[in-house]
Amino acid sequence: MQQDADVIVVGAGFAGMYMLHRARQLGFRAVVIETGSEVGGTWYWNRYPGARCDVQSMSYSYSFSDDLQQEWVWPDRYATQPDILRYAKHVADRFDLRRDIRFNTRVTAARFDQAQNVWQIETDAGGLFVAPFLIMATGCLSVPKVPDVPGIKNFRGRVLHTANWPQEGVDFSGQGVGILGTGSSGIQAIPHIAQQARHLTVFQRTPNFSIPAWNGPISPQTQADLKGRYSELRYKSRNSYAGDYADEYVVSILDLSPQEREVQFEKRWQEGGFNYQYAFADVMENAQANELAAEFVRNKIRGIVRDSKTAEMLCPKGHPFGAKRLCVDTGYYETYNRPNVALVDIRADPIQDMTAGGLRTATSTYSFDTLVLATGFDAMTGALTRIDIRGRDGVLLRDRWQDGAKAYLGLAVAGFPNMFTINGPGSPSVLANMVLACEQHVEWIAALLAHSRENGIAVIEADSVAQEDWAREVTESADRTLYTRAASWYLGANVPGKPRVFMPYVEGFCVYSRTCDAVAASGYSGFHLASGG
Ligand code: N01
Repeated sequence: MQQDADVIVVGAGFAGMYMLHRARQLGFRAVVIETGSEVGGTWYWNRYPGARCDVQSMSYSYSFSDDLQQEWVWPDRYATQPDILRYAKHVADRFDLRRDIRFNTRVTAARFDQAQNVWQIETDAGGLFVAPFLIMATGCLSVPKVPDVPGIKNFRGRVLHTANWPQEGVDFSGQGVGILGTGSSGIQAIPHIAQQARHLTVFQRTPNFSIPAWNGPISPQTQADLKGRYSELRYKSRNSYAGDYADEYVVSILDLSPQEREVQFEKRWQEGGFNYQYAFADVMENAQANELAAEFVRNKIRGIVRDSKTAEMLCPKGHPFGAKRLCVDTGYYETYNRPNVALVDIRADPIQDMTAGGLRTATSTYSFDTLVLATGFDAMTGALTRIDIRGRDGVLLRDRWQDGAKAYLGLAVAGFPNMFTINGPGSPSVLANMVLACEQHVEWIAALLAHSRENGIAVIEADSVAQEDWAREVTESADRTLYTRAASWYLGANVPGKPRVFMPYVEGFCVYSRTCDAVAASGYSGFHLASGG
């Protein structure tokens, strides 16, 4: 029987790269299949102006090799997309990964052969890859969502999506630009496009909360200090809610006096970034606490944006703070003080249709040369359901998930033996530092593969009852928070027809990884492990 590898990994982002390395370390033959022409995953595709990580560089990087983390120099507190891509390429070179990555190849179908206990994987390059194990490292945010804007075909200008940005870059000089979408991508791109374009019109459907990054270079002293404490910081990250070493859960908002609250909010605002959310124990649990944190941010917006009508349009009021993913920006709100930037509220005045030279709302017409779509992703499941993945008895994963995605620990799906999903639905994934989340999943899966080899196990499958129990735990945990009170992509609400199931596990990275460790220590409870005979 043809067998190309022990493990086929789909995707050469941070998850797939490390999976390849770890599998090799354990003596498995692994092959990675990647659509792009380079490693880097999300950082390969998302090249829009201003693209930058909003977890700090020293934290958003691999921890598995101390030599690697000691030798790499991050220039900025928050790394730019080109720097992260440079880092991913460096990792690929340093660990000699490329020889086992098939670039420019998209997986179109995967079928589990029950007679042989192998996966057969088809690609758009033709041919078949066969291996006992299939690991989907396809990313949580890798399928761009293109909205159905009425009459978009009429538009004669250029249409760009932030998540599929031209490799050669885009020069907006002298152009009129329209942008749809004010999530993390839009909020990062808008200040950069505004600096270059003749005019920028932001079509906003929902304002989002954004906290300043206060980005800047990392001084050599700070870098040396952090590197000297790396093992302690990584330990702290692994035992934290978000997989990061910033201080968390320092205080409950409602325990503070009004004066103390202002001091704490201001302190976190001045620190910048995600800790404005994670430093407060009750911000995602209690609506009153959440509203206090929200109003502080709204008042900051009112203080920054000079035109009071624009400022009010930018103040999010329809959803709890943090229930849609928090954004981290550099000069976002300040951008609305520029004379060449206009904000249009398309919830109040919806788009009617696009014209050859722009678009029409119920009350006005707008002209621009280029339309930028910063409209997000079919998150967490999109990359899995677009592939024809067939498990036992030919059942399609897409059909199995038609009422909502369920995966035991977010790692494996009942009925799909020997397939693992890195950062799959039901794992903390997007609520955590993704690089550490990738490492945790990779190490756990690799240990299970090694256990199987040592024990003559040919088939590993999640138990359907364990999967149901886990899915209930994921849903009930989310329901105890304010996360479910917004129409977010966490819930699949941004994709028409997608079932509304809260997909990430909200109890935290540390709770989750301890659960995974306990499952392994118990001999992989919740999994059926069977010999091949
Ligand atoms: O996408 P989003 P994103 N008409 O879904 C609007 C990660 N990320 O690419 O809210 C008009 O958040 C939509 O409006 P609404 C991060 O996890 C990380 O910005 O649906 N508007 C919203 O404003 C992030 O959360 C970094 O009403 C339409 C926007 O488009 C995730 O990726 C950087 C529309 C989409 O926002 C996704 O962020 C960037 C329509 N038909 C992204 N359809 C880092 O820094 C959608 N919208 C690590």
